[in-house]
Amino acid sequence: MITLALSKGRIFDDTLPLLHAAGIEVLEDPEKSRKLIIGTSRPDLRVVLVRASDVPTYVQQGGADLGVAGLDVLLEHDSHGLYRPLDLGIARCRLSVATRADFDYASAVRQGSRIRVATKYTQLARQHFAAKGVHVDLIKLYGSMELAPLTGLADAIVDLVSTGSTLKANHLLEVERIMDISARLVVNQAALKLQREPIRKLIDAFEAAVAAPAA
Ligand code: PRT
Ligand code: MG
Repeated sequence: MITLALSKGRIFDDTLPLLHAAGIEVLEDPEKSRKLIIGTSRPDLRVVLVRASDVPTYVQQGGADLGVAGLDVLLEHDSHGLYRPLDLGIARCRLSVATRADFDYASAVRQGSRIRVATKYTQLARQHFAAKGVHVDLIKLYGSMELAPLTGLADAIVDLVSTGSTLKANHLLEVERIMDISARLVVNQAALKLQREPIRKLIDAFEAAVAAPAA
């Protein structure tokens, strides 16, 4: 049995067409069922539903053989024991710095001021600002980052942006793009050795689905 870890929402929704292109149907809709283990049209493949940020842990520890996780999650997490073979090109977004319109980010950076930055991505934010030589006080949050500059908790946030409408609705400006993000297929290294043939075939099927024009 091969176990694929997915998270509900955009990762699941965007992985379905790739599975479909590979001739695999998932037998239940996670939005309608409370099941955490879902079968597929392939008797030797099942899907487990986990939190997006838990996907790397499941795959690293062998709770799943493969998983789909955003590059943000993978870079923020230590990726020891993970084989990261494929950019699936789905769940695309970018990691950016955003501030209130009345905060002059460029001049704060130029003047070497200390900037208070709220984020869920403390590792990525620390690396980014250290590389730029910007002094920051990082404030770890678990959600609703957009609120931080509005309440005076922080001067800036580091968060994912896709359409930009969340920033806009909260009167925030994207002032710097840190990196482009998309979801990756990750594989447990031991599983790849033990079940080489079927897992290799599944990776190849994903690869072909990614390369094919969207149906
Ligand atoms: O929700 P939960 O706490 O369970 O976990 P999660 O938020 O990590 O999961 P989920 O499903 O929301 O995101 C899974 C993955 O999708 C992320 O790890 C990203 O790699 C990817 N992804 C792509 C995004 C977005 N686009 C995205 N727009 N993840 C989050 N967002 C959020 C963003 O944080 C912000 O709040 O959407 C908002 C901005 O969207 P726009 O369109 O208004 O700009
Ligand atoms: Mg979310």
